[in-house]
Amino acid sequence: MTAIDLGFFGGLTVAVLGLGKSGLSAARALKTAGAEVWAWDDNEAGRERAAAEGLPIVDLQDCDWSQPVSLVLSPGIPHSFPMPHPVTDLARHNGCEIISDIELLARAQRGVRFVGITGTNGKSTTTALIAHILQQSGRRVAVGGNLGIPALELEPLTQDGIYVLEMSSYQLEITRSITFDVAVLLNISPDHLDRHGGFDGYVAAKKLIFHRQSKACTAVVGTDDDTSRGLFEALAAANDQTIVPVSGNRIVDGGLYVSEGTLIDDRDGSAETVLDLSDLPNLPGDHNGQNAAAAYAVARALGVTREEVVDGLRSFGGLPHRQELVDEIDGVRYVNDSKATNADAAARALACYDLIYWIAGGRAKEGGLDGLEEFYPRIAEVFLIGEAEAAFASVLEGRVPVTRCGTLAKAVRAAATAANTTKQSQAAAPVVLLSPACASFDQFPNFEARGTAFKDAVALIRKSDAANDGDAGKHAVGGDAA
Ligand code: UMA
Repeated sequence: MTAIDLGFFGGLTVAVLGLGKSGLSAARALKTAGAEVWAWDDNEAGRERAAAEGLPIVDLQDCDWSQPVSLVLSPGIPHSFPMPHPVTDLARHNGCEIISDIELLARAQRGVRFVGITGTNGKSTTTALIAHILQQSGRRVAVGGNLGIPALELEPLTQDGIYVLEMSSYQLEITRSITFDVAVLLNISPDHLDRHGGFDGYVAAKKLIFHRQSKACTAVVGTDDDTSRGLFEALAAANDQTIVPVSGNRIVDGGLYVSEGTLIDDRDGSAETVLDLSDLPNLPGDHNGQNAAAAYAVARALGVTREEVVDGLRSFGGLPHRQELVDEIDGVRYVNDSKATNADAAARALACYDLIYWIAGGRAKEGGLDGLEEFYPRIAEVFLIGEAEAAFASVLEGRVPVTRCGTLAKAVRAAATAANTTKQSQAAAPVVLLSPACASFDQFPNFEARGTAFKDAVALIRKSDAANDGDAGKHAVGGDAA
């Protein structure tokens, strides 16, 4: 595949810190462009990976900082809070700019259009949904960023092309010259506070999605939480760009919103009915209503017709690990929502089902389970795993039935057995829901691995169910998984 052309760095020295997904792709693209790359990763395996590709390894804490013109920093590496990485201090003291791989993409790809999507939760789904709608309608699209494909592995686009980029708060802070033709802020709730010196710093980073927007640009702004609504009001008062408010659960004049399960377009004040969202099984819940409203607003701002957007919404297949329906076995649905790494994200899934066998736990975030109390009546039983088990049990015991399971495999088996035992006596359809409200790192490399482990455990239940079909005497669920 043709690479993004970074020829403007030819002959210049560029330091690259962090050689994971984004750093490695940046180092490769810079080397191809004829830059002198100084690559470094604090982890030896990262350095070895890069050296094996012929990328020059230079210890950035022990080099001549008068040489590099830029430091390309991986988004996961702190430059301010909680403590700046020493290399970022060296760069600053030597007047060297600190930039992201996405900044390089923006500088290289002039004349194309950029759509940026941020928010604490739902940004991956909305990014994928927007890209899907645009692609279905025949637009030339490249989609990536925080979603997974690093900016410099995206294909070069020509004038009619559109980059659809999921932007994390980390990436926004070091991507200062991009202007998003259409920028989306979905919602804001506390997350990554250590990296931003607190909530105000996190909000300031999120606001950068609208940085440099002018009259020709569009801001699509969620209004379902107080902080985002406040930002919408501030943008509306400043009147620098076209602003479209969106909501998943209340009427917003002049915007896109969901009312009684129907998406309404009130951008021109006509409150036109767009479609019944219950037709979209892969976008359940109020939060996905807001995601659909945002995607509709973006696509319309880019000239896609109403009919094309509706077709795209209908044919969207959803993303793995986000309320992903893994299987339905004997009337019990198994839903993988491993991406829900904080309480706010788990709340979105808990709001969608009425009889929940909930698997939660892992490495707790600040605030733990705060804000989930209103969903307790929907929870038939909770199955706890990981480091957070004891702390979560002390919050939940006495309020909902709690079983401490330790591992995910045990939790899936226990939840399946409980759901199968009680389902006949319940009016609602039972759901075994992995929506952990925690990071995965105590037991898994990442949320994807946790979600895959959930799917594997469900596959064992399916297998055991098939075996039991041939042996009516057996009722235990889940076979002999470890
Ligand atoms: N490293 C150092 N020194 C340090 C810390 C890390 O050298 O002090 C090295 C590590 O050894 C490793 C590399 O830096 O080799 C990792 O860099 P990174 O953490 O920035 O990760 P990448 O693999 O480059 O992936 C990044 C995003 N990761 C983060 O922001 C943490 C990915 O988002 C993104 O998909 C990818 O770029 C492509 O754009 C993931 C993420 O977790 C999904 N994002 C956070 C979130 O969604 O909450 C923000």
